[in-house]
Amino acid sequence: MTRPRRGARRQAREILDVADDVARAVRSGKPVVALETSVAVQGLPPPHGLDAAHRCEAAIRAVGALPATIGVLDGRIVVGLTAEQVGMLTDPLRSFAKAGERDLAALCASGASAGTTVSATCAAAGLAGIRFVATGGVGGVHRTSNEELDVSADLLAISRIPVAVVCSGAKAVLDVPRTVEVLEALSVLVLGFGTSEFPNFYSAESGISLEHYVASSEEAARTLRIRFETLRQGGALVVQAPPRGGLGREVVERAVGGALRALGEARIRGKAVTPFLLAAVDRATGGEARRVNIELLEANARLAGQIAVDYARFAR
Ligand code: PSU
Ligand code: MN
Repeated sequence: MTRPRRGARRQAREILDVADDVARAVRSGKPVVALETSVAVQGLPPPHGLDAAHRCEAAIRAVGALPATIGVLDGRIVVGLTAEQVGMLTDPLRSFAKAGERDLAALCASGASAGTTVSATCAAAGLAGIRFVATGGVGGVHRTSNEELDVSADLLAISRIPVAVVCSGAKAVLDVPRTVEVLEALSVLVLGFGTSEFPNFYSAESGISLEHYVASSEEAARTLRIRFETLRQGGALVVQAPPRGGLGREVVERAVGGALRALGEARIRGKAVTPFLLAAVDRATGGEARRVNIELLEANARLAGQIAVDYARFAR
């Protein structure tokens, strides 16, 4: 299914709060970019999560698009959170759930609040008619998967929902080659932006070359229009290298190695794995990883805004 049916939209309204400006922009074909909140709530330590969320919104506005930050608040999926609501979700004195797509119904029914991962954000964006999502790096196949299978729901969600997720590839703590294979198996288009190599989140190189790449936001928009509106296919990734190439690959690999050993000792499982690994890599790099993470989040938000602007222009 590439588009919610009318009835599905009506039912969704009972638990879906789309901010007025976002609803108006979507209706009139104006550029809108959705932002996830798991990165701000679980992925970055306070106060950096809130700071990154603000920066991403500002970057999207600066290029003429409208940000729609998504989260779950008191059992309602909110598309277009206010600054106060984002502040509440990232309050260091409180702790909120990490919502994947599968969790949404249960969280809504119980009246909970949560940060939304890429999978849940894509689901909400799809219901609201938004075609662009910006994040740092998507989830994927974890390196522990030989012994213990751990695959992010992000991949399947992206494959089913017609959204373009603008990111710096998959998080470097993952098994990136396997993640790229699964993306291929799920028919997710991976479009390099200004690069023909799948980026490695904190660094530019992964050694995995891409079949498709574009040099401009117009070209990206044209490609995505064909995919979503003509072929009616599912989601795509638009990937770009972190600003100024990010960190050296060896530095990242050493930090990830240490983080994985700590993970084994801490016996962490499930949803806590990704936040644990990201925090361990930050510590091992003296905060450099976090700095690059925030920079690339902002850069991806800006690029998503630019492509959304061109996408909206092509509609006329
Ligand atoms: N990008 C970042 N930092 C993050 C994430 C993305 O720069 O913390 C979050 C996203 O919300 C993504 C999630 O969906 O990590 C993946 O978690 P998991 O591996 O548990 O599916
Ligand atoms: Mn997992």
